[in-house]
Amino acid sequence: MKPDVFQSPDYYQIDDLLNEEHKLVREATRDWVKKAVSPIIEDHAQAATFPKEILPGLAEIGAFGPYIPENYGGAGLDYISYGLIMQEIERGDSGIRSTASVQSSLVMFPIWKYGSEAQREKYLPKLASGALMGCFGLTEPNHGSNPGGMTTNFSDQGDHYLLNGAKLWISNSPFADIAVVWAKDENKRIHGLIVERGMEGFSTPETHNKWSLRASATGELIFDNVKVPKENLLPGRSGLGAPLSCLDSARYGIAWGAIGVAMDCYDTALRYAKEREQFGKPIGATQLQQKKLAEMITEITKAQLLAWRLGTLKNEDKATSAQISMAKRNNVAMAADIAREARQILGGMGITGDYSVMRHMMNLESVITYEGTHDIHLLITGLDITGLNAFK
Ligand code: TGC
Ligand code: FAD
Repeated sequence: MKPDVFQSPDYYQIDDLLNEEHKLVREATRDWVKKAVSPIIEDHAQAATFPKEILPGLAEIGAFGPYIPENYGGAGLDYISYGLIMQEIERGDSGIRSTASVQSSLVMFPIWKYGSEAQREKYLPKLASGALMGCFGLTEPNHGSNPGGMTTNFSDQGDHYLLNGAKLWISNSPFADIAVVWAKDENKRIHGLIVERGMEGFSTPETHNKWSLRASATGELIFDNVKVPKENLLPGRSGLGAPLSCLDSARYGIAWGAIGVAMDCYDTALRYAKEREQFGKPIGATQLQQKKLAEMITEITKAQLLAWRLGTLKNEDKATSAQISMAKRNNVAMAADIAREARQILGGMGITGDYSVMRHMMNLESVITYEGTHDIHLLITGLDITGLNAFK
């Protein structure tokens, strides 16, 4: 891969909306991505291996639990800083952002919000430092968009619970030390359970042959009569709303992360269009390529403003789930469109690993599907504005 010469666009002086801490956090993350992610990511994506060597660095920059309070090992930052960290990491690769999203929003968040004090103290500091890695099991082979239909279940055996079932498409599962698993009790009520690697009957086979998120480890979670200690149940909240509230936090991060990918594709395409000559002039001097580039920067700017406003609402604890859905859906689709256009601007070079664009383009096929598909988020907006539920 070519050296990382990324320069971030800021067409509307959005930096003026950020405070000094936001800018410091962003610069530190950007520097780390240039140093630790860009030089190795293409080889890992080509080989379909997860770069475990970057885990300590992710912890050091505060990517594991950016908004978790410092007394639990988190960075204690606000939601704009969290978003900017996700933006910069995903600028490097969506799969690396996935690992950070899962650890922060899908593992640390439920333990912080719904765990007992003993669970918080036992797990959060180790998750923040990367000493423990986690995964989140909601999706099942027959229940993806409709997690409420899940069949994974547990029964009360007196001194422990007995867990049975299977989860599919689980980021980080092949190497995770713990899994936050959502399962139904005997009354069909959904609860979160912390399942630890090594528990008898618990296995995590890896999913192979992905053309997308190749540098992220994806797998299954299989529970065959797993004895889970009673103290591993998250006591603070039950029902489908519990896992869905974790998704809100992760979807928020993705809305920012997608901007990072779009910026990288735009920056690469702009530089290429100014350097590459055909018919005796740079291709960037042609109206067709200028149209593509002008539309890209327009869409990036709109997405930045959407994410920034959503971040200010989150900081004030006023962001709704439906607002988060709109931002996730819009910004990921925006990035996917820009990646496809950028790949075309690069011509044949665009299909090679010399540039990040095709890797981003393929990664976004997962990002547009996970954490609620493009269609599901549209229907969430539809429900919010009409009051009429298309899911029932
Ligand atoms: P519904 O009846 O609407 O709601 C059930 C209960 O949940 C509440 N609720 C929410 N609470 C918090 N946050 C949200 N976003 C919520 N949405 C709904 C709701 O108020 C209700 O509460 P209560 O107290 O009345 O019981 O549920 P439904 O079964 O009709 O489904 C609604 C739907 C389709 C929107 C939901 O199921 C959905 O979002 N489906 C998409 C599934 C999804 O996003 N899966 C993601 C799996 S994890 C993942 O992809 C990780 S990728 C990781 C990475 O690598 O980054
Ligand atoms: P389905 O739900 O079967 O949907 C198939 C198609 O039907 C989609 O286009 C969908 O939009 C459409 N559709 C579904 N319902 C409706 C409807 N009511 N109206 C109109 N159209 C509809 N899950 C986890 O729990 N943890 C993870 O860590 C995790 N990581 C993932 C990593 C990767 C790489 C991928 C690809 C997925 C991951 N997922 C994870 C699962 C992800 O959340 C699901 O793939 C996603 O929610 C969609 O579910 P599905 O694949 O079963 O598709």
